Amino acid sequence: MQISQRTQVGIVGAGPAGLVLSHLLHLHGIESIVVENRSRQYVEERVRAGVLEQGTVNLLTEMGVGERMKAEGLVHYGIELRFGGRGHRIDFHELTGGKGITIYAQNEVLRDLNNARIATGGQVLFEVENVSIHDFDDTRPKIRYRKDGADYEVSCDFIAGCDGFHGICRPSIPAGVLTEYDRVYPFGWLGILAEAPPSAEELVYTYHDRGFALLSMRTPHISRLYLQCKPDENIDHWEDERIWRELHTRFASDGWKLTEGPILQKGVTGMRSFVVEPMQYGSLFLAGDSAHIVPPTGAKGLNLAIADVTVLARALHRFYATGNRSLLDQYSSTCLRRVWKVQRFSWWMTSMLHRFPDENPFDRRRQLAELDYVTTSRAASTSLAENYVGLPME
Ligand code: FAS
Ligand code: PHB
Repeated sequence: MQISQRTQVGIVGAGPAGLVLSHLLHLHGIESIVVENRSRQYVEERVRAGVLEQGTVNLLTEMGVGERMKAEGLVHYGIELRFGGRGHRIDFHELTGGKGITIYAQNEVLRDLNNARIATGGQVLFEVENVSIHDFDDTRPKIRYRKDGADYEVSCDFIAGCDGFHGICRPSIPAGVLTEYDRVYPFGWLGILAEAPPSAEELVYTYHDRGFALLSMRTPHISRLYLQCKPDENIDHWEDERIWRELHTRFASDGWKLTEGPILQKGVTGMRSFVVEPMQYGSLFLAGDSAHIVPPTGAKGLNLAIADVTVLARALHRFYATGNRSLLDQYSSTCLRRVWKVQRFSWWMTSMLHRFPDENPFDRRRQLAELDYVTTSRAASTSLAENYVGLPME
């Protein structure tokens, strides 16, 4: 026996893309049902992104879910690029006419969004199983899932595939429709969350002979640090002392000290650049990591996911308000213009700051020249700054 449900927009995935979309649609009076295969606790405790672009901060505030972010988020107006043991600040405020970024963990954003969805009667269904999507090549798409031993079928007008890189929506599109663009990097990031006050006021990106390292943070008491490692690094080979020793080496700079503390969480993340075109098929719209992945060096993944669903929510609002499908038909091309510019920036930051196994002495000198240029040319540092704080939404 299958239990039938009906909504306007079916959403697969309760990550940033799915939850922002669901709440934006609610604010436009459009109904949705979100199905998520993990528990709410898992999603709200998963350690991921930490940097919010100015546009993301503005959107969350306008959506009415920015109160805690405003109170607890750390506003930064620059980053440091460190190489040759010396730091060089990129002044976002000066170079972008006052824009900055906010450090506020992705899982906290999701906590705020879930609370807002529940407070407004949103249907976000966690711990569902066997999710599948059907008939999205015509106008009566369906999502099927299992929960608490019962089978459900959601009839809807549109499906938003917000289920991340390993989700089921992108693979459900018939073979031959999608073109994939993919670059897998020959390194990964070993990331730690440490109970240690951040050793710098702003983020520090370091280029070092032994590899890249990044100092970030979550609160005035919690540091988030990363170091470049092999893509298949075994985290069990990295006891805490070895991690701190390596971080001290890579961040070494006269008169500067890295503060240690208990490591609360550690893990290795692979790195790739990935895009599928188009980002839509029939009544199915892919958004966020289900359609693209960026290396985290540019701090873009979360922000790009939210940019996609901002475009989709505007298109769906136009459709339901007027019957006009033009913005829906342009969804993929509109998103891809931003996606490819963000891919370029994320690739550029990654290629400038990491050691590559196949590099030669020319590559090393070229990287150092790039860093010298970016930190001494106003034009070059403006380009980095305007991309880092977030390109204007189209
Ligand atoms: P998400 O992957 O966040 O959400 C997809 C959701 O769909 C998940 O909750 C998943 O459980 C659910 N789902 C999957 N399959 C399903 C199914 N079959 N049925 C139902 N639900 C399903 N970005 C940054 O900007 N900075 C960072 O430092 C950074 N660090 C990262 C570290 C890691 C380990 C990873 C994996 C990613 C990191 N990212 C970072 C990128 C990350 O933040 C993503 O860009 C962001 O979460 C994208 O959001 P969504 O597109 O919503 O996808
Ligand atoms: C983070 O704080 O997790 C972070 C910050 C900047 C990045 C990547 C990750 O480029």
